[in-house]
Amino acid sequence: KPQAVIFDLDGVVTDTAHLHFLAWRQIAREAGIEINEEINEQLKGISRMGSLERILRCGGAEHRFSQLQREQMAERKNSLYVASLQQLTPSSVLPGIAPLLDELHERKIAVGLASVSLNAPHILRALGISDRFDFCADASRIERSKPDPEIFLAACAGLGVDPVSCIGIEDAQAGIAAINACGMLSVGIGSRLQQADLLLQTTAELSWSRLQRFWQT
Ligand code: B16
Ligand code: MG
Repeated sequence: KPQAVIFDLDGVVTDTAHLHFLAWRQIAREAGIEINEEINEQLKGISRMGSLERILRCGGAEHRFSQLQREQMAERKNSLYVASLQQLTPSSVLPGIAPLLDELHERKIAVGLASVSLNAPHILRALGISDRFDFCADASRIERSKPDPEIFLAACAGLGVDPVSCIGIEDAQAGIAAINACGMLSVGIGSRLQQADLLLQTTAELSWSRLQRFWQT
């Protein structure tokens, strides 16, 4: 059996990806840029500043704002995003996740979090599942966001497990690349992902028995 299962947060544990999108859409609009769900797909797993840079680039506005203005935009996005997090409750945990966390706990399989979001600890508390995670990699100590494997390697190190003995679960293409790059087995959630070792349509299909079957094949 695997030694650990390491989860991405946004889009796997809860649907904050949509809340990120709404906040970025407003910031982009104020800069005269329209973003759609397709661009949002490319922002998943990318740091706050990295996301802003992509948005500005796609609007052809990468030279229009000073460093200070960019920092202010990123800060404002975060305020909007944090305000929207108030809607999160334990019922915002995506289908299949809470029972899977219970099963992993019962079987003494370590559980880690690999989110580059600086808001991750707050989100887990709001969802009421902080105690289900044995180790959460600290996004503030990460230098490179996904697709770099750094955050997943930090989660493995914190759990004291070898990446090749772990499963990583992700909904973003950058996240699947990060998991594969550290030698973990990757589980992708969603239909558009490439290179996932196991691809499931939704988190509702996740269960210990599904992961165990996957691990053994
Ligand atoms: P914050 P993940 C990522 O989280 C999000 O997917 C990405 O959209 C966001 O920009 C990033 O966290 C930083 O989040 O602004 O809250 O620090 O997918 O790694 O769980
Ligand atoms: Mg995600």
